[in-house]
Amino acid sequence: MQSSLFDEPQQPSRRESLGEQTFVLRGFALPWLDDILPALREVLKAAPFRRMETPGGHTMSVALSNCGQFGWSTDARGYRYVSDDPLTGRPWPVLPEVLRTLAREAAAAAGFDDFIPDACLLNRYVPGARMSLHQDRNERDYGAPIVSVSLGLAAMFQLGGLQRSDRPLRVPLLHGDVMVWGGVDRLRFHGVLPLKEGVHPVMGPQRINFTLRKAG
Ligand code: MD3
Ligand code: FE
Repeated sequence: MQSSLFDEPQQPSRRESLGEQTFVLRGFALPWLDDILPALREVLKAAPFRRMETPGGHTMSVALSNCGQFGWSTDARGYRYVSDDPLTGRPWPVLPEVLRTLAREAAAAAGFDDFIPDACLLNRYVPGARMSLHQDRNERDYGAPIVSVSLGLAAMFQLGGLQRSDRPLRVPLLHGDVMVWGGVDRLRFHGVLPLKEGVHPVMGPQRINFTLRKAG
């Protein structure tokens, strides 16, 4: 059979190093999308995106949901992981197998062996939505890495240092990109600049990011 341009395998994912233990795996999630997208649809049917209140009394511009044993939540009383969805009173939907496997393989590709996530935070950005510089410090054990997957519209990610005052590096994150960080970089400040207007051919007028974590 004659081969053509159209049956070449896609570009292998490329690993970029942003810090001692921070990596972007470009396009790593693309070969998994046929399984990821239906799994996300099922999760979001049971636990829809919602905008949450911060302890400071603001409504986040990013809408959130979760799956897995623990889900990140915020309200007037503070930030924390909870076992039940505050909206429905039911446990968060189970972590789909494909997300567990993707997280494990991405973590291994970044040098973190045997990563077993128990929490997955889903973030939805519409144009204008942003996430200001913060640290992820509600997890019990900082020894485990975090794996994040970006889908849809491109975002400008800000990677700071261990002090809030460290000037952040700007990194574009595109559909299918996976970030992995841990170890000495686990508590780096980070954020996302306001999402630009646009329509993604697969995901529509939004960006969805999900982060796989070991919270408990
Ligand atoms: C590198 N989410 O949910 S994920 C969050 O795109 C969050 O929605 C962002 O920050 C988003 O808490 C960014 C990529 C990320 C997250 C944390 C990091 C990269 C990081 C911490 C240290 C280094
Ligand atoms: Fe974060």
